[in-house]
Amino acid sequence: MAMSMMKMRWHEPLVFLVVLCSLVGAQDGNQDQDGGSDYLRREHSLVKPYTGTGMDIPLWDFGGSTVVSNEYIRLTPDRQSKQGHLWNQVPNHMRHWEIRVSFMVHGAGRSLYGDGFGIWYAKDRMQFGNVFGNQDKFSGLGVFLDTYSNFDGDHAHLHPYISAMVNNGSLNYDHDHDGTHGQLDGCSVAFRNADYQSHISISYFQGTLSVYTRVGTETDWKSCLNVAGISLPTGYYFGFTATTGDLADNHDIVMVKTYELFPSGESDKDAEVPKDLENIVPAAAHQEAPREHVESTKPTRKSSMAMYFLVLGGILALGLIGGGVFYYKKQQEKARKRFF
Ligand SMILES: [Ca+2]
Repeated sequence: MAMSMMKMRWHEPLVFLVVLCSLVGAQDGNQDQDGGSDYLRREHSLVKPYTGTGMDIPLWDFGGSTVVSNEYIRLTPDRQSKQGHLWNQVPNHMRHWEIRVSFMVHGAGRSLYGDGFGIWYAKDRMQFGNVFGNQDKFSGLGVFLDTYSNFDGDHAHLHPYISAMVNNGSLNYDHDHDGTHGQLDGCSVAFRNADYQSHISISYFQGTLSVYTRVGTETDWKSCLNVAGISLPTGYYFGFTATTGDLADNHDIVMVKTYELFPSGESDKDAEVPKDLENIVPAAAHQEAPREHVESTKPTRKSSMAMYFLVLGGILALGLIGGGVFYYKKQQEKARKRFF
């Protein structure tokens, strides 16, 4: 969201053409609060109406439980055991970018709902898995909007909780601790069942990852996290996934707008542009060190139900035994009375 200025070399025809195309494509370019302007990249954006002539969304793939309506793209309905995804077909070639997502997470559950959704900038697309519907040990960036606390202790934060994780393909997302092991940082944001759609901005600019949110009718962006020392390559894909398990919610994507960010001439002068942006290994200088996984003892709704039936069964069995003993004694008493 910084003031953006392009560093242009007009003698290079290709650069000139790309810049011209960007300018033409930026008719509804984003005017920042601080007066700067960035360039909307339509190939990574998604606005209504989503579908073209058929049921397909141009330049995007969707699958699993995802359905497309006129008003939203619903990754999961408010039903148990659903997984849905939505992935951009076009790899990202921007070095600095911002993705703004308008979304709604809502459902009938009052105290039990989940699990949330993930916004991805990842190497692999369309892979089902247990990290909000995407594969574990992913390569890239995951930003998780987690509505259900799986932790059996007390977190220092409330849920819904937004966290970010950079992975080089070797780390597990630790669900039992809601990703707090291995996260870059996180914040609590009450976006669920908000009166109106909420917005999240994720930007990767000069090695710094920033996340801002604007919930419901709020007019100002609030900072969620700001972490320097992040390395992400180009060539990865933007995507969205969501999952429900024993608990459910509607996870709706309403709009996606992706902007290319340009450092000002001054700030970019000293920056050395890496030669091979596509081969950068995703890394974070200050990521919380992953800790050894400890299995959570927090009962899930399923195991709570199992426990309920076990106790009910026990009470019934005791009742039957008690009744049997009572009946047996009565019979013996009757038999005694007949003898005497
Ligand atoms: Ca969780």
